[in-house]
Amino acid sequence: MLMCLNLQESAIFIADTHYNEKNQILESFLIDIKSGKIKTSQLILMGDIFDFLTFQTKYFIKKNKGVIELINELALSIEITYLEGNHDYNIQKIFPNIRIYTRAQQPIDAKYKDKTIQIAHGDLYVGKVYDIYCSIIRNRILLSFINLIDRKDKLASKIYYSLMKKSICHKIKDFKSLIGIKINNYSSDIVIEGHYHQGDQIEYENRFYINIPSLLCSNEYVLIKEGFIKTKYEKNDKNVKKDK
Ligand SMILES: [Mn+2]
Repeated sequence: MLMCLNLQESAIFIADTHYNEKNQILESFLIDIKSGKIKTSQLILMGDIFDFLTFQTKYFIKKNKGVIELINELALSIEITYLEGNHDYNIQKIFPNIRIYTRAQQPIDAKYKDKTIQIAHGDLYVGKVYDIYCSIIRNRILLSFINLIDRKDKLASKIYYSLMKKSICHKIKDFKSLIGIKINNYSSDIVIEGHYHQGDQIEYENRFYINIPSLLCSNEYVLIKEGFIKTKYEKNDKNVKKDK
C-alpha cells in the first residue's frame, strides 16, 4: 500500500530520545502533549526513541512499560507515526494502533505545501555490511531464542546498563559532506532524518536536508509552523520527579 503522510501545521518531529531510566526527557515531553501544554495533532517519532526496545525481549518491555502505555494512550487522540531506528525495532506488536515503519519500509513519502518529502530514521544507504548487520539483529527467531535462554534477564540487563553509560551526544565534523555522499539516494525536494543528533538544516544543489535534533542531546525538536522550525523544550521536572 502506498502511503503518503500529509504534514500539517503544528506537526512535531522528535528524534533520538534514547529513553531509559536516566534519560527521561521523552516522558516529560509526552506528558506535556497529553496535558495540552504542547499542542499538536500529529507526532512523528523518528526512531531511537527508546535506548533499546524490541518485542522479543520482554525485559525491555517491562522496563519501558510506563512510556509505552503513554504513547499508546496518546495515539487515541493524535496521529502518531513511528519510524523504527537501530535501537527500537520489531515494535509493531507493542504499539498495535500506531503506524510503524520498519527500516525496510523507509524512507516514507510525505508532503508539505508543494514540496515532496522523504523521511527516514537515518541509517539507510550506509553500506552492505550494515544492511546485513541490521537483518541479523532484527531476526525474530534469534531474538526470541535469546530471550528464552536469558534466565533472570542477565544479558538484557547487562545491555540495558551498558547502553545507559554510553555517551551519544557529539558534534560531527563536516556533517554536510557526510550527508552529501548519500543524499542523492533520495529523490524528494526535502529529506528528513534523525539518527545523527546534529539538528542541522542543509541546502544541497537539488535537495534540502533536515536533521531532526536529538531531544535528549540538545533539548530540541522540530515543529511545523510555516516551515520546519527548530524549537527548544524545557524538561518539566514535575512530570518525572519520581525516582525510578
Ligand atoms: Mn539511530
